[in-house]
Amino acid sequence: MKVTLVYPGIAGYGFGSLGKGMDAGWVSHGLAHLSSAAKAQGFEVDLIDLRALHGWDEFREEVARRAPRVVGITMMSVDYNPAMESVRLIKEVDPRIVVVVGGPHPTLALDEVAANPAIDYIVTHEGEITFPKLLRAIEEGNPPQERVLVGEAPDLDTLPYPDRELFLQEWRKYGYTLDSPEVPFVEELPPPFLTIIAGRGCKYNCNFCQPAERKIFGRKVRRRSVPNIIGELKELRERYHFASFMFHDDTLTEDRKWVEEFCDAYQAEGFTQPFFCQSRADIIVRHEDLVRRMVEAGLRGYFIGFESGNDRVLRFLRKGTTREMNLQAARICKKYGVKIWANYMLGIPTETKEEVLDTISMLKEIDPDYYSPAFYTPHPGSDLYDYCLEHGLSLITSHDQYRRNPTETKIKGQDYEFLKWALQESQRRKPINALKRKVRYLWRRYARPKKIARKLRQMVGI
Ligand code: B12
Repeated sequence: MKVTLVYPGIAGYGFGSLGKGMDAGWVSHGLAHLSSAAKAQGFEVDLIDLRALHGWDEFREEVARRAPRVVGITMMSVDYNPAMESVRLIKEVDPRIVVVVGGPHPTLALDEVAANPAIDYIVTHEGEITFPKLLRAIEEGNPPQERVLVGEAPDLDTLPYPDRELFLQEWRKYGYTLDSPEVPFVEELPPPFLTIIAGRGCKYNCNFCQPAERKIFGRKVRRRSVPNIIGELKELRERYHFASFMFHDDTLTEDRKWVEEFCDAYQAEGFTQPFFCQSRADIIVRHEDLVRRMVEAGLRGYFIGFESGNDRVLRFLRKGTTREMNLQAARICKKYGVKIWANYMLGIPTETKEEVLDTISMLKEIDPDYYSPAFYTPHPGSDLYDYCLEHGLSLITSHDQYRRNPTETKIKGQDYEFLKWALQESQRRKPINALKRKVRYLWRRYARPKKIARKLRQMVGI
């Protein structure tokens, strides 16, 4: 039976955006896992990636050309509009096509999704077991009566590896030439680059995210075993000769034992490729030796959610860290040469201008390698989203705005003119740090004292 999966991630950059940055150049591990689970059961699976198309007419043509029996659409909250338009057009092409939706938004905002009568089935939670079961039932002419199916959580080690070729084959058809399976995003991670995910769930309780993750993946974090991940990396090495990669896990470093075992196995198997992963300031401070161990194995950078430079705001966010921890974590990263990708938010509910200034001063101390600022955005499924609704704060009028990008107003009670200034100021380095970086850059680039001296003379105009 023919099944088409749809990736609707065009809310940010629109049609024809494939390959333009991380949002438009990475595979969806959710769909890749569903594809390999369905193929393992003998189903024929292909993909329509809206990022590769040039408009809705092309989508309509693709659906008609492929003539699938079932279409499965994934959706985060931000994908709601393109996902719903896809549903409408699929039914317009052929009302007999069975439309199934799943992913974070249907799990977290079920009623809203269920209100669309054109959707035949909604699979909440995880899909690798339930989706193929549903496909089989449809194939056998015995489709379930109930419209909402609660997905069973699989034992991750029993799953086939995610089907990356689902995406890569499709992308190639659109002329996306791949010197890298996925789009690299920092110079420390050279192409061929790819992303991988070792586990599901997060044990922390930050109110701008939770309980969304617990609702989708359950209370307990489940992580693939180290041999399972190493097995996938070996396959990826053979197939794509990857030169670097990044872990998507929310907090890979929360399980120290797992990370140590991974580092040992990674080196023992002869891997030297650099990687990035997410961590937290408190973990870095409490486990400095783990940072050192990870660096020996290939760690080049951490994504760290510093979020705020003010302790009251950090407590309000239930972040479980302090400003001092943030600063200390940055010092430790610098000591071991770990690049810092700094995630932080401006315009958090209840945040005052003075508190925003604390975030700015913290960033000047941290002097991160990469700035990743957000205007706080209420995401459905999180406690802080509910808080914004209860207090009448949300200014979001379309699902397209569920992006944390600092380009538009998000909540009431914040002065966005001030925040725009804060956004710039937070990314302005102290002159001494800017100079150090320039010198380091020139040293790397020209690496010859005479050449550097000439460049410096040019810069200062002598
Ligand atoms: C990697 C990641 C990204 C990557 C890549 C996304 C991609 N191409 O898939 C990048 C960095 C680009 C990204 C961007 C964003 N992300 Co993001 N991301 C993640 C992260 C960390 C991992 C996703 C993942 O691979 N999970 C593992 C897979 C296996 O799970 P899954 O995708 O949910 O799929 C399973 C089920 O949901 C279900 N399922 C999914 N789809 C379908 C479809 C059908 C038919 C069925 C039956 C089942 C099903 O089955 C799958 C297998 O079990 C998650 C958090 C997390 N741990 O999941 C956040 C998360 C999904 N992201 C989130 C957000 C908010 C964003 C952004 C809006 C942030 C921003 N920049 O503003 C953007 C939006 C991008 C866009 N579409 O325009 C939120 C979504 C919350 C919500 N209410 O929608 C999450 C949950 C993080 C959080 N807790 O806040 N993200």
